[in-house]
Amino acid sequence: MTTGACEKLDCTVATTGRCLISHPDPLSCPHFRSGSDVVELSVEVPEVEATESIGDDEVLPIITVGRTFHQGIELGADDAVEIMRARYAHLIGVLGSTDAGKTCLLSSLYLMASGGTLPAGYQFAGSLTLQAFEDRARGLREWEKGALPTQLVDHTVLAHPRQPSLLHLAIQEKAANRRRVDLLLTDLPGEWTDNLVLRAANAPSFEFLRRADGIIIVVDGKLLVSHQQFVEVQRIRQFIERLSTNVGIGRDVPFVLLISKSDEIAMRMPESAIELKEYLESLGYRATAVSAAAFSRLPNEVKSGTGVFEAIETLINSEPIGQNGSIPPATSTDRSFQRFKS
Ligand SMILES: Nc1nc2c(ncn2[C@@H]2O[C@H](COP(=O)(O)OP(=O)(O)O)[C@@H](O)[C@H]2O)c(=O)[nH]1
Ligand SMILES: [Mg+2]
Repeated sequence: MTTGACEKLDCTVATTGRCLISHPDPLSCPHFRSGSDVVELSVEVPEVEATESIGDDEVLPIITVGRTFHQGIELGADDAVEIMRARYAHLIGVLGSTDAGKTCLLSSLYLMASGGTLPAGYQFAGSLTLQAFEDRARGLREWEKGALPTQLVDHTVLAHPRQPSLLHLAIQEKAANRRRVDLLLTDLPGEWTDNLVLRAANAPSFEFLRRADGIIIVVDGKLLVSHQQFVEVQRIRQFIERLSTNVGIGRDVPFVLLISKSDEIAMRMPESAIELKEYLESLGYRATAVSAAAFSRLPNEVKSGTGVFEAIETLINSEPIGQNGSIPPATSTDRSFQRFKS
């Protein structure tokens, strides 16, 4: 053991088990300062992904070095790049109109992870943005006691209106290879989607998603079976067309069409959702439609959280496609970093 501290305030070593700029030994990092005004730090950073002698229900240790540097609210693009330097992180864009159910989807995922109710085979492995998730989930923790309020979560407002912020969630497989998956998820206000539908000139704000590992388009299932369905389908088609043509999302980025509030439509997959999936496929994308109920208003019939993890699982298990349609070799940390940065 030695004493010292990182001069970079947002160093993620405490949570990722790695030095912010990937020095296996913190002493070799130029930002590390030894001295008396500082915290205790292990010189040898243990391998987080060691597999020996770990029971089935035990989460691998999150390395604690005396101080958590991260503030735990949303991450900016620079933070995301630093995380991606430390390990592969899946960047997933969660898009859709205002009130489609994006924030509820993210809150449901977080509550399942932190409450230990992820589908069998997966467990929570930490978050660098606990406070941001908690802020969104405030109020939802009590919903079991009574009827759900009409508005479940606060309207999403970004700290920097023109810059996307990201939520981080790490999950881990319990099975043999105990793969750890770091997710970076967007929670953008619906206005971003609405504005891209209105004007192609708004495309640059979505350009960071060219490096995404997957995109979830959240569509309100109730709208898709209402008399407004044709207008809604037209809007989403226009949105997809702009993501493809104006933003330039590559054909290697898989899509999930998440049909939200499906508890209120008896978990039926609307015809118009299939039409949207086929539209994505006609443009050359891989697309999966998933019926979901993040917070069910009919819990006796549909369990809250239905479809939420399935959407994430579909994307993280999607094989990357190479230039010529082939599957390239296994992904590396470098690739994930470049995918985001360049
Ligand atoms: N029945 C039902 N309603 C939902 C569900 N998810 C969201 N909602 C409703 O949709 C509203 C808007 O959700 P929100 O996540 O804030 O939408 P966002 O604007 O896309 O982030 C919530 O206040 C709920 O009333 C769900 O799974 N089931
Ligand atoms: Mg929202």
